[in-house]
Amino acid sequence: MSERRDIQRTAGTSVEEAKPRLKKPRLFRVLLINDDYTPMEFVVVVLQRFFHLQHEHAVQVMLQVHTEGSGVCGVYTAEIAETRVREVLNFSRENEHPLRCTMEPE
Ligand code: TYC
Repeated sequence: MSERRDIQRTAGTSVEEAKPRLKKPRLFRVLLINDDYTPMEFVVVVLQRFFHLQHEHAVQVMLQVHTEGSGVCGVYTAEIAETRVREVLNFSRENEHPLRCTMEPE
């Protein structure tokens, strides 16, 4: 259906363009947090598997988390960010690693 479906066309009223109604969605950064126990190679696998990073990029992000304490895996809408965080935490628990993953507004 066209955007003009809700425009009043009664004689005597002016005809206005319909305003775009879609607001930009809020975006969230998904972060990994450093710890002393999770193996580096496991973190690289997480970044490749859940954030689709190439191996070299995954190593860079993992090293940033390792040296600076945290690092950004990706930026997503709320629902997708929540899903990524849940997937990472489940996968880490399944493998008995204490890896932490969280999200924050952009
Ligand atoms: N610091 C961990 C180690 O030395 C590696 C690591 C990197 C852990 C990133 C968590 O989010 C993390 N094995």
